[in-house]
Amino acid sequence: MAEGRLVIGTKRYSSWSLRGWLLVRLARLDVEEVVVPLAENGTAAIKAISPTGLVPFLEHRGARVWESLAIAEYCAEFHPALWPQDRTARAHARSIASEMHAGFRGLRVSMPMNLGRDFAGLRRTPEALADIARIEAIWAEALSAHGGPFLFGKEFGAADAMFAPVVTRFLTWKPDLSETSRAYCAAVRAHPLVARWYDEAAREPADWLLSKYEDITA
Ligand SMILES: N[C@@H](CCC(=O)N[C@@H](CS)C(=O)NCC(=O)O)C(=O)O
Repeated sequence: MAEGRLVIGTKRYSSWSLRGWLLVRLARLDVEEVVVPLAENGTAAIKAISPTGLVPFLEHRGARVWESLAIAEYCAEFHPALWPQDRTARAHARSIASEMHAGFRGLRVSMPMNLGRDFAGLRRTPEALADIARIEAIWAEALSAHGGPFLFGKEFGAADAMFAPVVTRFLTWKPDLSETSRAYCAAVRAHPLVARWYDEAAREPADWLLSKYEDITA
């Protein structure tokens, strides 16, 4: 029997779920996965389960954990390599993971996650473009300091998990990006766990589609 459960939303849309799922899978926690399809205006089934009414929500060996950054720290207790070993690099990784967790609202509002669509060129609002410029600077600094292909070197870690949904947004909305950012997006997309999430999203039932994320023309 599994040692707990991870509650997540529709894989096609739920960016925070993707973060939590990647962290839990990277740490190899033995948890059952419960996918609750997101509803158009808030999901009653999630409100009934999670203290915040939001996903991801993790229950594991008696611990209850919500907020993706708290899930990152919980998973790192089992798999410390989620954060860099070096103290200064670890401080840097935690800073950018926190910056992601707390911010980039312009990007998140303008360009929601939708793994199944191509919205190239749409919604390039000033707020989204400002966030994208900052994200590209964050990525360039970490990639140049640690040599890539992931933010802190050869292994995909917690910082990459926090930025993975941004990569999916860039692949869907296709803003202009530097070569460095494009290479990073390709590396994240090719990671086996990210590829698995995309595959599983593609197999979700058609009646889980939400018009607020699909009926976008401008
Ligand atoms: N700050 C939270 C954000 C979680 C969040 O906003 N999750 C969204 C899904 S991506 C949600 O649960 N929405 C509820 C709903 O759509 O019913 C975290 O870091 O986990």
